[in-house]
Amino acid sequence: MTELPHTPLHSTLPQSRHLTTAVPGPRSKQLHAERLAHVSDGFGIVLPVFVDRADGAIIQDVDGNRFIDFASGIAVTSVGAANRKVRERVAAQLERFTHTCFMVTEYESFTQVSKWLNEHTPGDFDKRTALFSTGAEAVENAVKIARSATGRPNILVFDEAYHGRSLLTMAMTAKENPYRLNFGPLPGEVVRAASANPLRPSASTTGDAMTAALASVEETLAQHGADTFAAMVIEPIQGEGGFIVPVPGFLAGLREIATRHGIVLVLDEIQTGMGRTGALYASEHEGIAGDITLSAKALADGLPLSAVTGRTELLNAVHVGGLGGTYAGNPLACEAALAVFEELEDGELLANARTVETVARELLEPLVEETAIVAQFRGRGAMLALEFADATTLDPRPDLARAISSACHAQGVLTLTCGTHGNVIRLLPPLVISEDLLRDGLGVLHDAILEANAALRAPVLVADTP
Ligand code: PLZ
Repeated sequence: MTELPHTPLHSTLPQSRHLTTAVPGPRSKQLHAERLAHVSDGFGIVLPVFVDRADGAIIQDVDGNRFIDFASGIAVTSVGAANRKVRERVAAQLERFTHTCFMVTEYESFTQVSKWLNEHTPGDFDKRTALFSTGAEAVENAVKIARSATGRPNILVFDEAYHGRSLLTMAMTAKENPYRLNFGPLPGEVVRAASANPLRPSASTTGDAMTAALASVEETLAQHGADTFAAMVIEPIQGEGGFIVPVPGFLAGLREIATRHGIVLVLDEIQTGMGRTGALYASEHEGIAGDITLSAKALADGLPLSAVTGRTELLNAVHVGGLGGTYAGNPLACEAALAVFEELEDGELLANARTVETVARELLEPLVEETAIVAQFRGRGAMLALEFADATTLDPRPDLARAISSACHAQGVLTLTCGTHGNVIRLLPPLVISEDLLRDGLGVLHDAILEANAALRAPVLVADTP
């Protein structure tokens, strides 16, 4: 039997950038108009094109345009959006059953996913895992577990943090607009400390940045009473906040502070985990382990699955029946996760993430010196970003980030922005991207930056004064 090019198990999507229409094309425009008639305006949109197919590092829209994917659906489709192993496992599971609810009757894949996460998350101690569906749910459950285990109410979070859009995680998230605006009152018992942003140290820090940042954390804890804190929750690299890699030693310092005060250290690796930074978990780069580590996003290649993994004495401190959810650890999503684990097992995709960094650094880092608008190139592995700011004042330039990102979109490269000031362009290509495609996409971004820089420096023509 010959297979059709579009059969679900054999993707033939060419891995190249190709534009057939202006972006967005006519069919996408039509579908977008229809969307506006039916879908809540509460959802924003980065690039209003409608997707027909996606695989590897290519997204093909309904007008036949092929985009290089530097977004991966926000760090989700790391092994490709139509990965063969994922499709095969999920298809086989679809034939068996789609759902039982793990609290009603059991299935083995839930256990196998938990076992793998217990073995592969950082921390040389006995662990248990609880599975859920979304990242926000994982964060909320980590808080429930930490409160239940410690009997304490408060949660410490940080400037620039992002932990989700549910009521509690929205309160834990730092940025007001769009995440918190008009949605209050917010749940209490969430306390925020200064983060350790190397480019923009908090105003109060003087001297050595790491020592100052840790002293400020101690101060915040002391104000509320360190023994009132159940957990401190932090992303090893702050994602939505701007791909901020903290000052070296800061996370190890937090590890020490948490241990000293009996506070549960929760590492939110929802965006950084599953190989994104060139290690399975970003905390490995810092040589630390959370008492609890959170996984989601790339865990199941787009099927909704999240995980809370941590010390057995914490995960088992909750009363029986205290954790759960109708869809928690859905069997289709668990099968997808098992396929993702197979893809990650030989380390090739982790090596590829590190190659992404090498290639991007070589091409983009010189722009910090060569232009007056790129303040920093930063990140790890395939989680990289450029911050746009005035070279002398460091004033954020969200207008430039937006304009350069739009220029990339118009040329078939899907970039995302982020950051407290919206002045950061981030790169999150699937880990399966080829070097050729990566270089093509980065070249478009590079040239768009040079053009924006040149436009800025072009002499302003003023009329002769008499
Ligand atoms: N923790 C570190 O990055 C999700 C947000 C997209 P959910 N980040 C993408 C948007 O604008 O809604 C995220 C994260 C970190 C938690 C979450 C939340 O994960 O699966 O979106 O709930």
